Amino acid sequence: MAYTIVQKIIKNHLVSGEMKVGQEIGLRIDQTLTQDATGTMAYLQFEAMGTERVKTELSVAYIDHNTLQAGFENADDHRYIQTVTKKHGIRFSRPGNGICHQVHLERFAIPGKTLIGSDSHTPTAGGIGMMGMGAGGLDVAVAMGGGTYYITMPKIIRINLKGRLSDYVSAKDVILEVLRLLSVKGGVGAVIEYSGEGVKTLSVPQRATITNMGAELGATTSIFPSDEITRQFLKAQGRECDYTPLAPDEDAVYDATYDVDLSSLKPLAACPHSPDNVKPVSELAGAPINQVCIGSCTNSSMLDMLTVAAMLKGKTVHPDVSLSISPGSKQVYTMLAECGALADLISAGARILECACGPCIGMGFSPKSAGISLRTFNRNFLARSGTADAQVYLVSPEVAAASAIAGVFVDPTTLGKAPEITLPSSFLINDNLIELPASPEEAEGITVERGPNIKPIPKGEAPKEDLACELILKVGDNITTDHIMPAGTKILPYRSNVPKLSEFCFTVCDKDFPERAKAKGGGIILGGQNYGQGSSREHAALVPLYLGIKAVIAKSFARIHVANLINFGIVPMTLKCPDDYDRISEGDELLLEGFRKAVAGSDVAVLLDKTTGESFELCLNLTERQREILLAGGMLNYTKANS
Ligand code: MIC
Ligand code: SF4
Repeated sequence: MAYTIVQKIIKNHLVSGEMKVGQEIGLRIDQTLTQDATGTMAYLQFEAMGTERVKTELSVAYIDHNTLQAGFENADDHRYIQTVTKKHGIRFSRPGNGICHQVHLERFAIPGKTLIGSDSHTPTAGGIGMMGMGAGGLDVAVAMGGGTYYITMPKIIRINLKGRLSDYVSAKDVILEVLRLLSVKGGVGAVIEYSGEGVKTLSVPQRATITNMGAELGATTSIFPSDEITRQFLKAQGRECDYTPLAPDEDAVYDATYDVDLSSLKPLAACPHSPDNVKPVSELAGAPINQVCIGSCTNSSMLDMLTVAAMLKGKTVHPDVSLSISPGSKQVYTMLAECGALADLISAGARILECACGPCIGMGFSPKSAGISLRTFNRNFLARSGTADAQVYLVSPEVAAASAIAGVFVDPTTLGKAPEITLPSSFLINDNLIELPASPEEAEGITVERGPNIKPIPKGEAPKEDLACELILKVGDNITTDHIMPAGTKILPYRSNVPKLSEFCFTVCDKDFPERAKAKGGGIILGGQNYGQGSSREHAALVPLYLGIKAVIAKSFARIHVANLINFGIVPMTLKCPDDYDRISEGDELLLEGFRKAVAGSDVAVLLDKTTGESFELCLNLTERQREILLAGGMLNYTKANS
């Protein structure tokens, strides 16, 4: 039997299930990562499970999201994570050490191993041949305790890369092209494997830019082979011993193959408000811009920063443009300082930020009203930047730098020869900001510090016999977790305080939703295609749970979000006939007779719309395990009952 790269990794980590597309499989997880905006919940849940010490090969907690400390909340959460990780055997990457995915790629990712992270961009590690997957904090907590991680056996989509990138065309343009081809739903239920001659022309950081944004395709993960270039990268990071070659078998079978010719790619931009709304930059050229932000886990590597520095050297940022630059890690930041490139960025007028997520998650640097912002990030969802009417375009570092100087969109391929950048043969290695956990003996004496911002986690309830409630909210296609549970400076500090967070739930779509949900004691939500795309934040399930949401009906769901709904006891159901969506209205009184029985063992349920008198069929596409979790009122209850 011939296997693809991911099939090989799955085979080596299979704990339960059969490797048949569409079936649930259980995987052994070698490594986990968390970040601070999802980490407090993950560790609270880990503590609730009562495991003393993590059972993974490696678990790391990063502080990179909530780094703007405008009040005590974020600092308290950081301290909680620092003490809880020290006690339970987890490494702690201090604030200032960098963005989780960038640091993990540099220091910990290993080809052929499995990684789950409480962040949807964990597939960044696929750039080095690791199977990285985004997951809810609760699933990460279970994996830290040695538990199995469940996914649906994915289809394998092969992207066959040919040729070589031209001057000023970059890895970002490759993934934008794939997004244009496949759309934000195109990767759902699938893994994207890159192959072909073109792979050899891409460095590990370039590969990681591509796998990072596979999250925007909805893919379970994206992966590159592990080859000589991978070995060189690991060697440069002083970790050649972590290298193993990894390639698909020659006669491996793929569910679909797409060709992308690197040589014919042009600079691209994802236009507002979706990463798949892709146009050639040449069509936008000359349009004025207000802001440029360079960084994020997608484009903050040494290669990206050196490219930008070379383009800005000796120039001045246009007076109508505000330019922010956030290097991805302490390693990148220090090396930029040491080689002088940082001085080129500063003297051109770039506003240098700390190495953290920053503007990507709306932590500062919100654009002006209706501002046009060019960002090298991965998401341009409505209002994510912190300015409701801002227009965010996702572009490569090359387009970003050229446009920042000109004050208008620039297609950099019109600039002639690109600067030649060579990556150093060895990187600066200093893990002094990674704290090691206490030994089991010392751990007993460690007190976990909990600030007043940390409030109890709401508990799920077992489904009642019948479910009678109102359709409290109806939303359209591609609803993101940024719609459900927005982020930004004002909201993120409450990630450990669900009651406070609930005041912001769905306010991007409907500012009265939290009040209405509270007044009515909850209800059912109706969504369109790809409901819950984007982030892994389990708050997008926890907060609706707190507001009394019992079920979500949609045309289809995004992978991580549907797992989060089940983990917190909210029943996900799909419309058997998607057109029924148009026949159900917000405010309708709904009845699901025999709701509990359907959750327990039926693939269909009948929904009666009492307002119109019409009935609709709903599908409950659940595995036995998921039914048991829902019947227990969520994963925490289920785990307790089964331990
Ligand atoms: C994001 O990019 O949306 C985030 C913020 O990193 C999230 C995690 C979160 O909401 O805390 C993600 O991608 O999972
Ligand atoms: Fe941080 Fe942005 Fe990456 Fe999310 S996408 S991990 S917010 S840099």
